[in-house]
Amino acid sequence: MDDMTVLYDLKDRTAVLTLNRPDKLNALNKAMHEALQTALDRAEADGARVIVLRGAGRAFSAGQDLDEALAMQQGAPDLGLALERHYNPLIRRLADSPVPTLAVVHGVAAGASANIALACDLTLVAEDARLDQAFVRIALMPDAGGTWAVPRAVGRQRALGLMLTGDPITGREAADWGLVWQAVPADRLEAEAMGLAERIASGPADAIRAMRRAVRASESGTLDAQLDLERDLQSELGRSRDFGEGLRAFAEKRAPRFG
Ligand code: T3D
Repeated sequence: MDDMTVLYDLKDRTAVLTLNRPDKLNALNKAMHEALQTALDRAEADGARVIVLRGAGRAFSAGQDLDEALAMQQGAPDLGLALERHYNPLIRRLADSPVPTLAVVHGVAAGASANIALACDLTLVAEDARLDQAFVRIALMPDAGGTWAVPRAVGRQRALGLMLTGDPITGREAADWGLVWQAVPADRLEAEAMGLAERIASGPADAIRAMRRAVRASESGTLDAQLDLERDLQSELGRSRDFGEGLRAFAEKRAPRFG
């Protein structure tokens, strides 16, 4: 396994995972998928409080490595199997991750990589980044959860507009449409990302886990089920050390120090 295809760095409680094939715009090949899973394992084992996913060089990532796809084309490829082996486990893992995830997008995020960025809990983009549902240009349909996440975020018309034309949108447009958390000037992206990561990492971990679980559940649940889930999770949080600290900090007019 080429373990340099994903770089791993733990700073305080923030794990930074960098897709690292800059000469190929960080296109995702088999080695990179495996390295990404290993890096996610490592971040969890290291007790990271937030995982940042970014790209080296001038792009976040250009999606599936099309050279690898072309080589596979020589045999009898089943793209469904490729999704089942690599992309679907990754998207499911991001959805269920015990650690919050932050995608940081500069340059281009194309194809499956755009949808991986959107599968993270938060997606922070450079204003001039390009989010590109590139699939139609090679006669495929969006995958990596794009047909699920994009219409939920922006509605059917805009989702199908992006998918049917393959026209990229800028980070600024993506933020205006509600597809991503925020767009910031490219020269501030790194600093904003690390500041946001630090805020999440120093937040109340159990409450953050509960929020993420409840919001994910809302995507397939009813109001009744959601109210029950809020009751159960809040019941647990009300007994937590962090809640006591939050109340004391309020009374003492100081910033809370969560565990
Ligand atoms: O097969 C399966 O497993 C099914 C799953 C599919 C999931 C998918 O993600 S499908 C969508 C795949 N991605 C694309 O179709 C995007 C392909 N890339 C582009 O359209 C363009 O590169 C971009 C619009 C993203 C950026 O354009 P530009 O002009 O800024 O850069 P460039 O010159 O095209 O690319 C720079 C280099 O990266 C170049 O290599 P070279 O010529 O300098 O050696 C280019 O070939 C390489 N590159 C870019 N994207 C890919 C890639 N190499 C392999 N795979 C890529 N996806």
